[in-house]
Amino acid sequence: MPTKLTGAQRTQALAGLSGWRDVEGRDAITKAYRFADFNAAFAFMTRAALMAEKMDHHPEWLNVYNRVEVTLSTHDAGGLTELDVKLAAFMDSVATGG
Ligand code: HBI
Repeated sequence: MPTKLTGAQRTQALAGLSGWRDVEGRDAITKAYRFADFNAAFAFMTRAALMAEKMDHHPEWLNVYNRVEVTLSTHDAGGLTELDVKLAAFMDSVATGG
């Protein structure tokens, strides 16, 4: 079971990400992605979904046309863990063409 990131550990983990911010009142992080069109947004979601399934760690996300709003937290741990950081980094790499 992954353990919650706290203090310096949490700060350090988030320092490696870009554009993610804390969710008010929740131990979670969120980011809004904007793509060229729906196809690009859904292609991003498809790749992220395959990784989420492989990790057995799933995002909370909303898609409206070319926008994808993602929130990550580890429900089993009640907060942010390395799994969220890993999935966030993967999503950023996909979004930037990685
Ligand atoms: N996804 N974000 C998130 N958090 C979890 O705790 C989680 C998950 N996906 C699957 C999962 N846990 C399973 O391991 C448990 O539901 C059994």
